[in-house]
Amino acid sequence: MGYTVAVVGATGNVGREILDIMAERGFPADKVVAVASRRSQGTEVSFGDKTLKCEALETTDFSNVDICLMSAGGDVSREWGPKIAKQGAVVIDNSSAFRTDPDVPLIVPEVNADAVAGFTKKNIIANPNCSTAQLVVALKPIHERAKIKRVVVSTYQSVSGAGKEAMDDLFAQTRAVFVSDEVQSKKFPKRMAFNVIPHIDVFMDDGSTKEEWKMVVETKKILDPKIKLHATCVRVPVFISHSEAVNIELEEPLSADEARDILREAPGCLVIDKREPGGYMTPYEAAGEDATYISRIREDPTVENGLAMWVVSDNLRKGAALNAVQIAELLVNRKLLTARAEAA
Ligand code: 11C
Repeated sequence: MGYTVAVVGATGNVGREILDIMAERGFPADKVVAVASRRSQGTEVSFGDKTLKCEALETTDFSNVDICLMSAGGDVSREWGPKIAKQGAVVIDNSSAFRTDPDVPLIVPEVNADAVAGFTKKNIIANPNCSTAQLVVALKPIHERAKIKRVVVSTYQSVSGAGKEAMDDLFAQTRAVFVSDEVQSKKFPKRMAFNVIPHIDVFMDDGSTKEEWKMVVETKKILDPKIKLHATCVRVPVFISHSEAVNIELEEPLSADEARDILREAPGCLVIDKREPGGYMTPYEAAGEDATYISRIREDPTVENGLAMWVVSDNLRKGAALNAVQIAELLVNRKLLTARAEAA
């Protein structure tokens, strides 16, 4: 007996990816309901070899839904997440709406799977920000061996993190450059084509951006509140996959060779680290893949017990859709969910 699953935000970048990944991985769903805004009602989306017609969120009946994967932005999650959860569906939410709520577990299955059991307080589980997800997958095995004290991370984030319209905007800007048209930026604060922008999400009072703040608070909640983290988040003209240059200070010494061996064995990690031209991962190659790729592992002699590495992952998959589906699989595998049809 399988489950009834609703995907809210089914026409968006992440929603479509959730449907693809559920089909690819053979998620045990008897019924999948694609849900979108009223404007997108009737829009067709693919689920494996099937086509689903989107229902409007306002008129969807969630009373028989076991799992609701939400990816329609913070405002929709804040309004609808608790309502859907109260009807009995476990909500796995991709937005930032509930991530810092102490009664909502924030889960990356390779890192803190045991914390998932806390979902029963609100029937909601939060999925982290994409830039945090890939970072903690790479940090966890290092932290277990040599205790991380401090992390400094610079991100190189693709435009798909800002949504489908942002991808279209980069495409249009790039084309405009080639045909010598005026370059207009619709979705970014400055020109994005052939440029980089050190600003993602809104500014905070201390001069950091909310994207940077998220990396700090989410890493603490998922991995260890004692870890100090400083982030600079930068948008780059790449369509899919985020890259991160990561500098780590450890409590104990750890050589680059040892770190490489630990990461080779770690769940979700794939080490590509030949010290030669092309012997590292780039975002273009990581697009469509599930792993968190780790390259350029080396000691950083400028601090005690310093280590540096380059971390790349598909932000729509491990950073969002794949992680959400893995959380759903965790609920199933740990028998934390009873299919309503089975219970009836
Ligand atoms: C970006 N990381 O690249 C963001 C997208 O809190 O879930 C995801 C925002 C979030 O713009």
